Amino acid sequence: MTWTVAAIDLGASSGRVLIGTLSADGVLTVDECSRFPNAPVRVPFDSGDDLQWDVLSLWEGIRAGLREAARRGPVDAVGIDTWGVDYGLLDADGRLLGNPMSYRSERTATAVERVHSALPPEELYALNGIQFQPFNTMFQLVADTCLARDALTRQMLLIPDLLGYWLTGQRICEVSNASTTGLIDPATRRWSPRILTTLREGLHADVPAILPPLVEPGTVVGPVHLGSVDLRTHTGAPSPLIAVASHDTASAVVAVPATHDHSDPGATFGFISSGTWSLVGVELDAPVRTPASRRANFTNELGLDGTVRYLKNITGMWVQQECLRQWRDEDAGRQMPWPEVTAETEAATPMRTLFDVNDPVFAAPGVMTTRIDEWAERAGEPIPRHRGEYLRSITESLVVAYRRALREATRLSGSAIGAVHVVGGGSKNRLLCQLTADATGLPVVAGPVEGTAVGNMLVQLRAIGALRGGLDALRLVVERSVETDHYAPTPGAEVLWDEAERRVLNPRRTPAA
Ligand code: ADP
Ligand code: LRH
Repeated sequence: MTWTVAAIDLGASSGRVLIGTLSADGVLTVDECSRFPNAPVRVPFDSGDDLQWDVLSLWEGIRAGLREAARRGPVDAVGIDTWGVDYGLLDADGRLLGNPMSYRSERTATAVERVHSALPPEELYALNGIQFQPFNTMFQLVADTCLARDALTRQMLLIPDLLGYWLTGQRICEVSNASTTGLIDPATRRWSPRILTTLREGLHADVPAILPPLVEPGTVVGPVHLGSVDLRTHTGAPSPLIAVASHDTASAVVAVPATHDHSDPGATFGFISSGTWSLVGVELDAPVRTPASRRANFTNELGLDGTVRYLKNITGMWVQQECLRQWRDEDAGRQMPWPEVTAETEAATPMRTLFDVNDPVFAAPGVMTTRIDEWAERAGEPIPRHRGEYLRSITESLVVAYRRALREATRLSGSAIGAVHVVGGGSKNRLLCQLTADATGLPVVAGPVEGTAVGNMLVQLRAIGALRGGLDALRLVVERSVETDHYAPTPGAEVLWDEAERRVLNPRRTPAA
């Protein structure tokens, strides 16, 4: 028998609904039902503006995608994964209190200070193992307690769980995404009592009261209701929503076509989930919460089947996306097609301008090239002269960050990496993959491009009994089903990247004007 599942997969640059069909011989085929843009939207208020998600247009894209999936045939299950940390707030009737804020909306500075005065960063990290980012859900929630809508708030739902509530009427909180809140103890996989008590009693932020019950990935949430369209399984029953590993990175790592080398307990694979963000690290059985890990700003997010994703968030293709958006606006709406982006990047002078992609100056939306120019000028790096040089400098600067993160991940976790797997849109970037192999001295395996959706589908398929086994068994399905590209490190190239890393980490800084 064949099985068909629908994955709703929302990234920060686009959303998509894909259907996956598992054949009787265990091969998964993926087809797209709909794709729609996503980007934070600037919305003014009395004393400034916010960046908010246009959740209603995402909802419309999802419904259109599911209607198309139903038109194509039976749907045995549905799953949702999205970017982490952000959420919607509901009132007592379950109505959404305004658009969810984007994590790029800078509103948490005071909240960060308040939380850190009650729980110093060292203590907090020992509890939640989550890297400090000013947009972690806990800081956003504390910031929200100062807003008028706080009086009406009865529940917080993370984005996949909010959409799941709209599809099923059931409110839950899936734990892989919950780990990005900063409120979870990664060893117990439960809300951290100490953090919750501190927020409620120390900061008068009654966060515990608005948290839904936690569930592990693979839990059946309930039947999907889609208005006039019936979503039915092969047996004619209403299609169930499965809580998949609903953090997009968690789903992406499920779909890495690699299996642990069980003969060597220390050996693992490195992963780079490369989309708007680049999430770079290794999969572990237990969190690492050492002071060295905190100083390196490594995070312990939760994955499928008790795993921990030990990784670093790197500002990823966001910088490239914002450059492309800027040039589209400058060119009267003409979008540079991918072949042109690739050709210009590959033709540009190598290693000319390098910068620290993780510098917070690159976080906000808006004109990006001037921010790269200013960084380069201060660091004594040459200013890019044309689009190809900007694109090349972004690719190479990302590779510097990848190499450093992979080295730190192995050092801090005591694991060894045999190969690096690149999944997500960045796996289509040939130069990025080849340079990652060169800079790390490790073989790189690129694909699947739709890793998040594939991981989402695999967890659904297991939950409905179409697949059995642990992560290795799920990853074998990916190996069997998806074509990957392989990049071998160029002999002798690694040493060039030592100097590249030095230029980024210790630039010849000139004082800012
Ligand atoms: P997200 O899930 O965060 O929205 P994706 O995984 O969809 O991100 O990746 C989007 C990124 O993939 C783009 O910003 C771009 O850098 C890269 N990408 C997509 N298609 C191509 C392509 N044809 N060639 C090179 N890069 C590509
Ligand atoms: C990647 C991601 C990542 C970030 C978050 C804001 O899409 O989920 O984990 O922390 O978006």
